[in-house]
Amino acid sequence: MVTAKKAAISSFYAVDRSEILGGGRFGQVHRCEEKATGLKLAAKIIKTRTAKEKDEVKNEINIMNQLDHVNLIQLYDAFESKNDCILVMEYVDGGELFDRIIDESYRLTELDVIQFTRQICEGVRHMHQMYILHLDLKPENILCVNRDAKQIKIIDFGLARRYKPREKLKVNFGTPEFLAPEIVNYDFVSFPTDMWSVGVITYMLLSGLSPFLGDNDTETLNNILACRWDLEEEEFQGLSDEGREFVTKLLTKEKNWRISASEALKHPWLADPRLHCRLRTQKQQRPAGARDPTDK
Ligand code: PIT
Repeated sequence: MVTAKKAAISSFYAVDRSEILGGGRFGQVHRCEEKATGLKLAAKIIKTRTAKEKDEVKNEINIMNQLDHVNLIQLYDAFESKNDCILVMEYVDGGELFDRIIDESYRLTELDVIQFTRQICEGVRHMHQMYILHLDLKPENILCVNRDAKQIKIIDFGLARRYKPREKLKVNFGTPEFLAPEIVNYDFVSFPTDMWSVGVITYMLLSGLSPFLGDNDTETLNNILACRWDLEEEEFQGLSDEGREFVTKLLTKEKNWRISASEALKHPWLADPRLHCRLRTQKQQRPAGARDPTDK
């Protein structure tokens, strides 16, 4: 159990303020080291001037304290001072999963995407078993553990909360492309809200394309509300029927019709070893999101 200490972090950890991890989209995450042990960690520094901002960080600490799973970043320690809070977390060094998608040299195969998606579903299933919603699942919140292995961890529990029946959620419309229809509609959020996001992430892993992205935010939001997406792009050529069905069962507008994390893990696309064997031995190991070089 981690509680925010009032002590100075410098008594226990050396924070490297010059090195920002993960592009710093979630505020500032720095490398740090526990002085007593030399253990490498990551420190997220959050400016908290108001009592409300402090409460939000306390919520994040409280949520992270309840989660213990290989596919969720682990909270290690926490500090609070007058103007900021610092979360000390497990250190991973593989960068964002999405930097790999756009990096053509990585050659993601359908089987790679299956392995990533299974781990995302395992992390989400654990959160949902603990009655916690993440509510901000998106590509930049999935980190790779290291450069070579295909292990991932979900980060950023800043919007996460205990599921409360009938709770509605106002969110910042900063990046509307990942919002579920019920969020756009300011309707009740629930476990399926996270599963929509898993659908968007899977779609992007398979193709490098964002399923609802329009030319502007209004267009994007309209695409989401109309549930306007397809698998017609050439990037999806060669994708298995099981993969097509999996994405379809998540990118469903009606939230009660989407499959849950446990159902997703039992879906043949993630669970059928014969399918995986077939994909492994397919003649052309064509990377997801890349053209078949033999195509015209
Ligand atoms: C790392 C390495 C890295 C980024 C992070 C951790 C960030 C984690 C994080 C966790 C949160 C959050 C924001 C960021 O709200 O490159 O080990 O709970």
